[in-house]
Amino acid sequence: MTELASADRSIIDLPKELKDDLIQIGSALPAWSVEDTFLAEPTIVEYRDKLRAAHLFDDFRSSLLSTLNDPTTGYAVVRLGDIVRELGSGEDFLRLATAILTEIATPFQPFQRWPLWKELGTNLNANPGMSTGTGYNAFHMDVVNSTFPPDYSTLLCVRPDPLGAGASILSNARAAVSRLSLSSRDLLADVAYRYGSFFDLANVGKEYSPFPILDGEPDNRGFVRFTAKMLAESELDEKHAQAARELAEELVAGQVSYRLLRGDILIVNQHFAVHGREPLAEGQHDVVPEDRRLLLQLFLRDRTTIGSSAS
Ligand SMILES: O=C(O)CCC(=O)C(=O)O
Ligand SMILES: [Fe+2]
Repeated sequence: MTELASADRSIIDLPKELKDDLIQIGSALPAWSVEDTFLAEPTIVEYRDKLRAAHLFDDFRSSLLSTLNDPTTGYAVVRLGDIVRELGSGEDFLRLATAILTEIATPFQPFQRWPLWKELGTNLNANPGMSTGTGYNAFHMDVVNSTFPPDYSTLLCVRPDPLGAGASILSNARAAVSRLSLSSRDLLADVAYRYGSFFDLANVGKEYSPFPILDGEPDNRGFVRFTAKMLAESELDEKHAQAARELAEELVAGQVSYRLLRGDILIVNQHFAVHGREPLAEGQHDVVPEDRRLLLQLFLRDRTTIGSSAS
């Protein structure tokens, strides 16, 4: 068991026997099917049967689940670098990554026009603060303006920024909220916040606008519906904007950062934690496009809530 744990329990390294087994398994997993934007049930069953035969898989699975379900953490980085070196970052590796994530919850793609794994490349012309931009991507949860956001957001690193920057940032949103005054928390519970547009989405409920940042649900069911981007981009009245700024400051005060390596999968439990990205290094124009940072994004839905229309 100690083999699986590193000093920082949110970084999960695999023991050698498990890596060796996963390399074998990954080279023989069948293609997946998708049904109504979710990984199809026959694929789930097939992947599960194959993975659970791997040495020490249960230990790995329970340490991953306990980190993700710990309300004081809520994120994990699974290091699969040695496996991607053997399998490459093509289909075999993606099937294995999908199978591993299926042990947490059901993979799905809320953006109907994208494949299950959505590419987030580096676009020098994009708004710097957005997913594919090169700037600071401020703390947020994904699909914030929906009644039923994905339970987990995951990012698989295919290529880190070759110039050495672009670390992922994480912060526990529940802890940040608990450090705020009661009056600020009251303001955050008002239905007074909005952000972004909502179209072409499936299985995330309805558009939620305006929405409360604090929804009053139990922590493992509700969300801290927050994106720091709304401070710059949405019209908010001054007192509600001030409470949101205080939350943004507390999120930064509690932040940790990880520079994802090739083959790392960052998994964020959106009920507890928010994420973002430090700027990429200057000089991206000198990097050829095929060498620039590339992540793949996938979302997960808890099995217990699939199909619930969610208010
Ligand atoms: O670029 C990153 O590391 C984060 C991207 C992100 O959070 C997003 O696209 O939602
Ligand atoms: Fe995100």
